Amino acid sequence: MLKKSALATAVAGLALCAPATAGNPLFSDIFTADPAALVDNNRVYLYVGHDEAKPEDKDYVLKEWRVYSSCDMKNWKAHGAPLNVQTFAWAKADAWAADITKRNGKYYFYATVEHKDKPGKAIGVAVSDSPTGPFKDARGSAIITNDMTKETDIAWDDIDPAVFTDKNGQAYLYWGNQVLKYVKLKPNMIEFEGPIRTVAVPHFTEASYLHRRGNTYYLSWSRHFPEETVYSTGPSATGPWTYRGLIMEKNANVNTIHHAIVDFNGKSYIFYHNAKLPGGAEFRRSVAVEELHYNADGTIRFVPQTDEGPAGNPAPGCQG
Ligand code: FUB
Repeated sequence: MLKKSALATAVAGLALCAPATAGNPLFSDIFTADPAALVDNNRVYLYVGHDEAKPEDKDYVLKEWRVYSSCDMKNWKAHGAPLNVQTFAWAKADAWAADITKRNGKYYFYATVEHKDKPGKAIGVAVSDSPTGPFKDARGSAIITNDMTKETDIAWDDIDPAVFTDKNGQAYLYWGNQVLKYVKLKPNMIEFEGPIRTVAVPHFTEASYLHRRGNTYYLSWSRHFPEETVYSTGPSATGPWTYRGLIMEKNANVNTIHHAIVDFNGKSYIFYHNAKLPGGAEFRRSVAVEELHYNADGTIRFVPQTDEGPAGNPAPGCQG
């Protein structure tokens, strides 16, 4: 029999050697989709749609966005659902894909919803003093509505906002389905400045994402359907874009793959969704994450999906 002090040491040792809690998919209690990520104060904040479709449902059932955070990419803390369709009084349904950024100490969350009065999807902006909320509608109206763009007749061509702020402080909103569009944002982040422009990238479906590494800008998106994640690079936030290739190949049992790319604690990561959680399907997806690597020439290495996910990467001061 172990003495009390020896037992305590053994238990402490067990805790140190305990396997990391989370692999992929990251969350097993609910279905999640459309990841957006923000790194702030040594934590990564993850915003996901909550897929509530039943197995027999034939369409998305998304009413709210859930928020999680981690300081080591392995252990995730749940922060509830501080954002939902009702955050926007002018919206009636469909908490589809979103993106978030921080500016001047405030957190701006750009989200796709179905508009009550103007047929089709629209994009709203919510704002908070904290990455975990509470959030409120920053404008009281949509920043983008379906009638502002005329390139396609479909009602869902104004979805999937991606917000990016350049070195000089100029912010951009990219979005779209079938046709990729962008607009410059004013420093207040809730109005646009100048015209809406379109961008021609090969086989664009949706889920554009813009990030920068050094002096290279990376524009990534979902192409084809079933979707795969591909990217171009360019010398500025608006191109010109040179197609570079595949980042992640299509999923086996869901057509979409929506991704987000961030740097956290010295490493780069790509969040995405698949349908690998038991019971998963087209409208019952699950968010996962992998480490993303750059080659010496700045190109992105193909990222295989794994069950393990990335290794633990505790940021300074990380305590769960
Ligand atoms: O979740 C609804 C829609 O499916 C998103 O807006 C798209 O990116 C696709 O993932």
